[in-house]
Amino acid sequence: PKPLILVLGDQLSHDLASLRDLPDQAVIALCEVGAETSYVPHHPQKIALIFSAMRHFAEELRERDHFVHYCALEDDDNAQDLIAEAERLAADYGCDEIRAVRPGEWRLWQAMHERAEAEVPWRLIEDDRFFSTPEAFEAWARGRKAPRQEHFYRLLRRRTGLLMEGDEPVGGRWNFDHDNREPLPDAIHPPAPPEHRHDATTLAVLDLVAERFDDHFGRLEGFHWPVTRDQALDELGHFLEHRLAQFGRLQDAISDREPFLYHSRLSAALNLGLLSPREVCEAVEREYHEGRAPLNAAEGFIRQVLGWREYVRGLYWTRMPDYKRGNALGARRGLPSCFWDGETEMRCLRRAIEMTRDHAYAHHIQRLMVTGNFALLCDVAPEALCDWYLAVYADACEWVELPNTLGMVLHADGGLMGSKPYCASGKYIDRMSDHCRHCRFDPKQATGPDACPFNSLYWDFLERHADTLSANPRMKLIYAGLSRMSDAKRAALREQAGAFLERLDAAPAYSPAHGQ
Ligand code: FAD
Ligand code: DLZ
Ligand code: SF4
Repeated sequence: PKPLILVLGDQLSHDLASLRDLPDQAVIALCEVGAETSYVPHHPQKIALIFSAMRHFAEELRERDHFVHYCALEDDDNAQDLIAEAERLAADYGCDEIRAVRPGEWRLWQAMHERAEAEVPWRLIEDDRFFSTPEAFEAWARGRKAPRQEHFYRLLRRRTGLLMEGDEPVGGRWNFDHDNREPLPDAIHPPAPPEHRHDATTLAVLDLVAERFDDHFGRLEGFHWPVTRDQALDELGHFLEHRLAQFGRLQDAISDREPFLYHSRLSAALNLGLLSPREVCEAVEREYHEGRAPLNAAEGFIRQVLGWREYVRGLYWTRMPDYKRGNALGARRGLPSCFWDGETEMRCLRRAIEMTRDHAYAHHIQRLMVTGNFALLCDVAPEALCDWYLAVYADACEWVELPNTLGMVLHADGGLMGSKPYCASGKYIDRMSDHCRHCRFDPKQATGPDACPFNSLYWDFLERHADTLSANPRMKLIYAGLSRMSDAKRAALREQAGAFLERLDAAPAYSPAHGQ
């Protein structure tokens, strides 16, 4: 057999299923292609990260004596499309089949399936770099009326033995979220993230991206992502040593000055395959057992990787393509232009967008409770919001982005990701952050020229969606609050929110690259 092994930009793991037991004649292909750089206007740091990591990985494969064909974006004969390029190479090298591991996006999986019977057939292989598989998730979810992350997480804790004592969770509880809700104290200064050396490969990619993608939203300067497994291991080591111990209690904090706080910054390295979720969880568990990290931090972290990351992947692969069409709240608004230009007086929103622009990163609570919450309260349409999240973060890949955006943020999947929407008023942001101190609005006011827009938007959202949401048992208390309000107050809130949304719609549309 002479297979062509197509390795995608997020499959950079030496133990990838398709790279095991390779026949001598195998040709391994990695392809930089225009179609992947432009289906959404990716942040320049994301493109640089993927290209640099791909080029380094190809070099490592060659050092291991594999035959590698690397297609650079600027190559003359590049077909600029993954399927077409793999088929061109398979023909050129006289390969008898093309092997690919399940990609990170349904559109590619579908395109590969459609070519299964082509002249050089595609053979698709399951990705076993996760704790679970779509098949196992399907079997677990079958027959459950409402699948819940918490239940799937417990199953995986039992199955892996992570933070378990026999059949019981270490510490007697599955969940320490209650201890993990502190804001950042003024006197605490999180450590700066590690700086990774830019070698000639990375410098060449940075030049290419600066030249080709300077019209995309986002700054390339300050690029600091790990692009090799060694750099990713340094990033993991730095997290374990300097940030993990505080990760738990400050997990939900939001800061006006600190983009990374005590978060791990490991999502991109995990998603690209430079680190495995198992080694990361095991390393965190070890820190707990050896007394260097408290249980609420270790459990909080493992819940994200073992629980949420696996759950969203299961949902994605078992619910697509219908999942992407979900719009349970009937949201129709286009993406507000401030998501691209940061032009808003709302300090929390502005800082989240600026940090995204500067670092291709925002931590989970910024994504969920600032930009996400704002989009939810404004009824932004799922497609518009999903395209933004897919473009602007270094870690964005549809299998993980879509359930988080469409499901968790917009509650557009009818409650698979969350049993209620994560909607919140300015009070929440004021409690969890120091943004409001720097803002021209007052989080304690709901109407009037200085009122925080989140407050009237919040009540107006609840009122607008009462038909769908008021029957939800977890929303009962909130709706009870709304019904205690006088008609006059409700009318004033409605008017305040309506005027805000009108101004939002009147703002000139901003066009990032590719006519979005
Ligand atoms: P930490 O806070 O240190 O968390 C540790 C790890 O847990 C992360 O590296 C990540 O692998 C995993 N994790 C944490 N939360 C989630 C989650 N909700 N779903 C899946 N995995 C999780 N994550 C992505 O990897 N890619 C995306 O495209 C993405 N899009 C998102 C879009 C929205 C609207 C929201 C609300 C969340 C999204 N997330 C996404 C999840 C999460 O916000 C990021 O994984 C996290 O912020 C990455 O930073 P970190 O590595 O410092 O995470
Ligand atoms: C995001 C991205 C970009 C920008 N470029 C490439 C590329 O040139 N070649 C490639 O193989 N993958 C790229 N990716 C990642 C893909 O868009 C896609 O998300 C994954 O390959 C799906 O597994
Ligand atoms: Fe955000 Fe409102 Fe606080 Fe301003 S007052 S920072 S808009 S929550």
